[in-house]
Amino acid sequence: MMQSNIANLLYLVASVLFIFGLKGLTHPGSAVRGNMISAAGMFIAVVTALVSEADLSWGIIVAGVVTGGLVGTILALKTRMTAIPQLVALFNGFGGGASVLVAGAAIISDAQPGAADVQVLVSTAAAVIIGAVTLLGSLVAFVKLAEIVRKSLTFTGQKIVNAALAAGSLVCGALMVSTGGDLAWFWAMTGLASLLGVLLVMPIGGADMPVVIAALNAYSGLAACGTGFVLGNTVLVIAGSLVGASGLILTRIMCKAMNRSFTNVIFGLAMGSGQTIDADTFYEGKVKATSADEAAMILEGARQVMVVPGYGMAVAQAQHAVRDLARQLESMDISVDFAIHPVAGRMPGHMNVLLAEADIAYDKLKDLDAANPAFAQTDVVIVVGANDVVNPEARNNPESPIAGMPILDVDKAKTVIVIKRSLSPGFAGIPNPLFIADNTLMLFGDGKAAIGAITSALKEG
Ligand code: TAP
Repeated sequence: MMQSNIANLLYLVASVLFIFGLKGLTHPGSAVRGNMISAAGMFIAVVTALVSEADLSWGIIVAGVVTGGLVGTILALKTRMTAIPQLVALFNGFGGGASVLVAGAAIISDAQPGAADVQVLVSTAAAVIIGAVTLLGSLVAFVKLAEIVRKSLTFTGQKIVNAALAAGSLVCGALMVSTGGDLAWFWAMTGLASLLGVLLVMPIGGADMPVVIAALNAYSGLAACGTGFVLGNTVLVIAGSLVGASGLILTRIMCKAMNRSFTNVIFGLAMGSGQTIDADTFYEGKVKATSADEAAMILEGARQVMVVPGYGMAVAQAQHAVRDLARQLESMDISVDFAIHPVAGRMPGHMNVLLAEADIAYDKLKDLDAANPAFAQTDVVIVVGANDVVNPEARNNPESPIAGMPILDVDKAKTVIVIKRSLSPGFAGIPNPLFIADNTLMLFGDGKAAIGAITSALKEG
């Protein structure tokens, strides 16, 4: 068995590696190295934990590693790129679930009530409440993102019920602590917190989902931090705090990107799915369709082109076709940039990952603040499978479910070519007036095929 001061020293090394790893993740150029550094830190932490503990059942540990490794490998191989967000939701939930199980096991295995000390009991209550909310909330987020359940559950007095559940689980937690670990209060606390997790995420339908995923990620870190106190494991406390803090920072960035209040999201006061408008009446007779040949002709006359990718580019796996089109245009002395909305796609950085995969230089990517002033000087905007993030309703209609969400102002460009398969709505489920704007042409088709056809037409022309 390893001496505890050596173990703590190794935990400190692991924690420093986590911090340098996170620093690396702040820029695409150093992200891979950052990931490797964090993984090395995690390796040191896990080996140290295993070597420094007495009385380990190695059989169970090996069985856990093999089973977990197998499930993880199968999931990683089978999951399509477009299904990553629900996988991330599931991972967040498993993090919360692990905290509930580990903290719960610690208190259940204490022979009789009163055996655990107050600090351990308070940490158990915190880890279990946050972990149970995270587990159940993430499972609900998973079924919603996977579109297994499409409806959002709302009922009158929902906020009061949520507040009562939160208060109830805290009271049960306090009673568990004051009775020295009475298991009846433990189970009541776990049950109420689990129900709270379900009810917090059930009403969230439309555009708020990315913020909720980021918040659940932060909660899973905070639960792990609580478990670290239960086990007296410093590296778990530090790693959990890092996940919690970075998750909260990401939640804040997402809130800003969607113009949502941080407190509303944290307490589950989300926007919901919004009202449904009849799309047929909305678009009837007002849409101007175009062809790949006509789009190519318009592009030939352009000097400045901006590509705006969205979720549809991921579905169509059109990133390589988009790169080929950009190279073709650049060979014709036409400048091409990419405007990236922070919540385009279905996960943070979704578009950046896809464009990096297609070797598109990072300095060609403009974020919301840099892109918006540029649209007025842009000759042609090509929107590939984006919808909500370019919907002017967010700017113009205070009643819209996405009202106030900052959008890419593509409608300010001279001409907008929108590539998508139909007039179907995006994630928020609402029609988009951009599709019937005077300067918009719709090119209906699969993103990859349509972009490929434009590139071919440019080469032939
Ligand atoms: P969306 O508004 O979801 O629109 C995507 C569009 O892509 C759809 O209208 C669809 O129209 C089109 N499409 C689908 N498959 C296609 C294909 N093969 N070829 C061409 N087009 C295709 O996408 P967005 O503008 O990227 O906005 C993202 C939305 O997701 C926001 O509401 C955001 O809040 C939400 N969200 C984001 C995240 C994060 S963190 N990024 C996480 C969860 C939710 P057709 O069916 O007509 O082709």
